[in-house]
Amino acid sequence: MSSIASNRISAAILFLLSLPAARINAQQLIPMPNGITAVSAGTTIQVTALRNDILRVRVWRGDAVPEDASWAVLTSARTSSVRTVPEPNGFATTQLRVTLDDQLRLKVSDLAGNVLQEDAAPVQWKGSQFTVSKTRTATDHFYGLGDKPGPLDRSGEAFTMWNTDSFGWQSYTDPIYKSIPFFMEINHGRALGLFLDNTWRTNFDFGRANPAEYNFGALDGPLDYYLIYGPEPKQVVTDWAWLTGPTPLPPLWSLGFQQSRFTYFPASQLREVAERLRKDKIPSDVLWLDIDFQHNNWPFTVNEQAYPNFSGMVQDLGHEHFKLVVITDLHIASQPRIGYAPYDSGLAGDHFVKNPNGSIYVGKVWPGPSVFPDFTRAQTRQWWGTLYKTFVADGVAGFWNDMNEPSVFDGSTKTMPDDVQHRIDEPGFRKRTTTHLEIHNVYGMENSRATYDGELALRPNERPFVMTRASYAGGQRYSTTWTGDNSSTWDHMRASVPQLVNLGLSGFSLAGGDVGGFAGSPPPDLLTKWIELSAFQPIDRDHSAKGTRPHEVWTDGPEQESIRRRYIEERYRLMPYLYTLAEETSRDGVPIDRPLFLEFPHAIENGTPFDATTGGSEFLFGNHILVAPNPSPEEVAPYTIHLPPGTWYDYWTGERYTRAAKSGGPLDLEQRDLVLAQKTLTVTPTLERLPVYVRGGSILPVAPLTQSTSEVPVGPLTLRVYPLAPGLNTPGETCAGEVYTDDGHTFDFRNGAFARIHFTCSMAADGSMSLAIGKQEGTWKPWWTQYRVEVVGWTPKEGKGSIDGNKSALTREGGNWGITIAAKPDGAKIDLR
Ligand code: NBV
Repeated sequence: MSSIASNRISAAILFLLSLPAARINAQQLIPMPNGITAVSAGTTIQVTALRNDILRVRVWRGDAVPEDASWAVLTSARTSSVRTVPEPNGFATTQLRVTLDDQLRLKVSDLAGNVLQEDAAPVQWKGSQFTVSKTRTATDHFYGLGDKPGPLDRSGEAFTMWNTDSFGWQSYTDPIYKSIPFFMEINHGRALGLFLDNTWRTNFDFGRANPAEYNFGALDGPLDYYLIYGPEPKQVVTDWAWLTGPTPLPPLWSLGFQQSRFTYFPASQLREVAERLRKDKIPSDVLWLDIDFQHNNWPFTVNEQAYPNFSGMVQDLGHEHFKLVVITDLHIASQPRIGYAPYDSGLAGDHFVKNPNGSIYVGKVWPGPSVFPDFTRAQTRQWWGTLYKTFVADGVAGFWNDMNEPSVFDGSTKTMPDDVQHRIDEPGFRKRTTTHLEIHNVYGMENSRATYDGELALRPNERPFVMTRASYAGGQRYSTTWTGDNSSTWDHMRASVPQLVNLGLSGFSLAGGDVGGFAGSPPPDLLTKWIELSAFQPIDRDHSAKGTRPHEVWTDGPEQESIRRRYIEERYRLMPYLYTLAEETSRDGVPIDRPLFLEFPHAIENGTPFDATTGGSEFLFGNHILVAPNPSPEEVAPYTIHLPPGTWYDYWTGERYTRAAKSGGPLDLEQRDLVLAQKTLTVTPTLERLPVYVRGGSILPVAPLTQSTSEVPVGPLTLRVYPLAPGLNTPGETCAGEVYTDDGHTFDFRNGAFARIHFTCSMAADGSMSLAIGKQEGTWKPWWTQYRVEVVGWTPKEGKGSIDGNKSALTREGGNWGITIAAKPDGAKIDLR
């Protein structure tokens, strides 16, 4: 909801104004135009409404009012406010009611009286450490928290936020690389997000220690959290993007298939991989260079012996439609006075972090003794950005920020000592020196921010591409991410689904795992299944560790390769759909890979989101496609697929699974979903098949196959229509879809150089189908000049069609009836009967 709309004070709120005065001692309770401040026993709590559905809660003791600054929350959001209406012991917005008791326990309800959240106890303090506890019931479910491994639902688990290099992590490993202290609680379909904006070591317990409570706390730093009300989970996700910013529209090529290894060495090996990808017709866009391409592992250098004529190599790859991404770790080799510019210029600019005694902190990483930029200083980030100049001039397309937890080899903590000094010098923050304890969890994010901004400064009209390993809440503004050093096991492949879904809910819509697993060597079938799955994951990058069996697509022979190829090809055919999803997420933060509850919030049994039924193994690839991998992928036994409410089509065969609504009168949405949520399918797993379904009512934009995203597809854009099943066509419900396209790499779309086209269709009682191609928004001329409209699982009664009233023949292609029409910016009306 816009804050303009939310500013409106409804009649109900005006009525509330007439209620009796506060019951808490008046001196303790200070109403504010946008919330309330209350004081009790030296503790102050301030609850303010940024919007009618977003609250901020700050608590402090004595006069120690915490600094009002944030690395995560956008200033525009943090300084927003709406007028609230004072109430006894609290206030109301047009959506929420807030009350505080005499111990300053906070309760938040919706206006219908449903309690959304309630403190189980007053805030507990131990020195500067605090814990906030909330009541928990058996029907509370928790999602988010970034890349934490383990089940999709965080209920019953406990976690720590402390960015950690976790080579070989397992499902029980915690913490790992990222700290995203944001989660969503869902109870009976009502979702409430919570973000603890504290960069110190924080901890979360979702009922593990005490099933009647969940709690969160920090070692130090501000007690500053945000509550984000849905009630729909999707609303919470879009509000999270409002608060911390969505991930920007990525370059189209980054959605293509990517091939990496630690390390393609020397250059001839990289060229061979490129050649083989093209020779074997494996559609692909990106190649990656890992640390060995550098001279002695020194960031921003090239090993000239192994990679002679680096820029020539980048150009040659470009001619073959490959983009190159190179690693640029943040540790700068401590190599004074030998002409290593990153060290010399960093020293001259005073850009490195220091020990308490003022000397530069030196830690051992890949280059040996290394120094570390102080990314909390705007001028240091700016300097870091300039280091990319030569690579950018060479035509390197994107950059990889690894090891930025930061990972340090010497010392007991595997990172910088706690007392390393950071000199915060950042707009919005007080200029001050602080210890690594405060900065650790944002260090990686600020590294990726410096890289992003640097790329932008060097190529102002090219969308930057950065991939970071460590990050914090809001890091999606600067970078994509991957799940670090996973392993080549069936379980790691399975676990990539909940991990990427939770990352998506936490803001990182653009994320992937090392396909095939980083540590270890995947058996052939595992690699094949993994390549099938990752075709439906936002970032699709095959990567492997040194010393492992190579796992490029062609390893294991032609049979395996052809299955793998088929899935990568399908990703490329679906590229118009995937790119449309990426554009959607860049506006509203709704992730590409989604839990089922995001689209089916009312499909609930016993207060539990539908995903509990699937154990989190199924996920949605955008709003139209359901992917249902084997929850026990190493097993060959048949397994059950739970289809969410509605009609579903087998993506591969077009077979339709329809269910009848319960007889009797019309059902309301919630009831209908419940009734319909019964459909299960039993499938026998096979190597070559990943079960994928399309939701009835979808129109998918599908492109002719290309070998990379820089190739212009030849042929029409297919609009594949999946009608709602007859009998479920309730009035007003039609099928719909859209496509977004632009030049794929610049920011010209901001000036209107894009094309967005909506499609709708409906099926009449006589079995005929009408489809409307909407008027194009934007000025970009798409690559297609024709549409092929095809209707899945539908046979015409008369075999006749018309386009804008003019008769046109129906034809059958690939089993589906349809019509081919010229694409015009004004759109068209099509009738098929
Ligand atoms: O740069 C080498 C690797 C990289 O391939 C991997 O993806 C990172 O997660 N890096 C870790 C450092 C060494 C890992 C053993």
